Amino acid sequence: MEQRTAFVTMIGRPNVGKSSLMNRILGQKVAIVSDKPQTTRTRIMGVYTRGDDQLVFIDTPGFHKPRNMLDRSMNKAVGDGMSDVDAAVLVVEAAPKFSLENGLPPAEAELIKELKRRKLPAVLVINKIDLLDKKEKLLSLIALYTGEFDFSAVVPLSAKTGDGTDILADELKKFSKPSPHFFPDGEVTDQPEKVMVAEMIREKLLRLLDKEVPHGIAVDLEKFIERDTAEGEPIIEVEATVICEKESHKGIIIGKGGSMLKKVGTLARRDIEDFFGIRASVRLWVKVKEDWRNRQGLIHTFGLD
Ligand SMILES: Nc1nc2c(ncn2[C@@H]2O[C@H](COP(=O)(O)OP(=O)(O)OP(=O)(O)O)[C@@H](O)[C@H]2O)c(=O)[nH]1
Ligand SMILES: [Mg+2]
Repeated sequence: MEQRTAFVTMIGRPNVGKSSLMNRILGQKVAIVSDKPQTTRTRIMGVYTRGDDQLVFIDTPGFHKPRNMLDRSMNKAVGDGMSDVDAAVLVVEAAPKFSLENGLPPAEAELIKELKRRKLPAVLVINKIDLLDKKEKLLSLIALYTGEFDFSAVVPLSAKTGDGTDILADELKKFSKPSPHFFPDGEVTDQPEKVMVAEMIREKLLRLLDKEVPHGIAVDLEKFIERDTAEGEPIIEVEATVICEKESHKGIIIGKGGSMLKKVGTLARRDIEDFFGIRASVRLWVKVKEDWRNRQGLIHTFGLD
């Protein structure tokens, strides 16, 4: 049979589960996930290949009201992710914490406007159905969204349990066109290993820290090498600087007697070892760079533009 490929972008407000869903379909974690909004900061490609079908997912940052230069660059990544794709997946939550009585909230309204402007076909995903207590709520949610846009399909699912995700993959295959695959079998992302490692470290910081601290963090990977130990065993050595915005944040990140940084390092090391399948060591430092999220040069240095 002929090879077929579809490019599909995942869009939605922050924290609805776009990255979780992409990881679940790929069967491998390529994008970091946390319970804090604005986890994803750039476009991340995830590749799913099954036989002659290849789906290329583009995970985007959650679309939100920008407060600084980094936010604007994240929102731009959403628009860029919608260019030159075959379809979009608009992800919303089954049980949103806000009221839908006054129609679509601004983030979703803006994204649907963009779908219309680009004449981009889209599938509506209602994620986190595992949290839904009453089925009726789902019906009014579907009525609201389908009243605003002619979705190719509506798929309620749970990225957490995997319930319904096969149905989504089948729906998305309908957008594929005859074309040689863009990525070789077995390749799951376009992210360089260095970026994946920095992201694994940032994920731990996002998960362990609270309030505004994790949002002002960037991870600058300074060393990433594989070498043999004296016993001839391969080991990955990682050294990274955690960048934060304030002196007070620095103290929180380091923790009492260095305890927080140690925890971050240990958890990140385990992920790195799982991913690469060999032993790893992780050393972390913390540095303050005031207001870096408004400094184009630094945003560029951290690869976030
Ligand atoms: N209960 C439940 N939680 C989920 C599900 N999918 C995702 N989550 C949780 O929702 C939170 C956000 O998940 P992410 O995948 O990081 O969400 P995102 O849309 O990529 O977020 P941003 O990158 O910030 O835009 C995490 O705590 C996930 O574990 C689901 O199906 N059910
Ligand atoms: Mg994400």
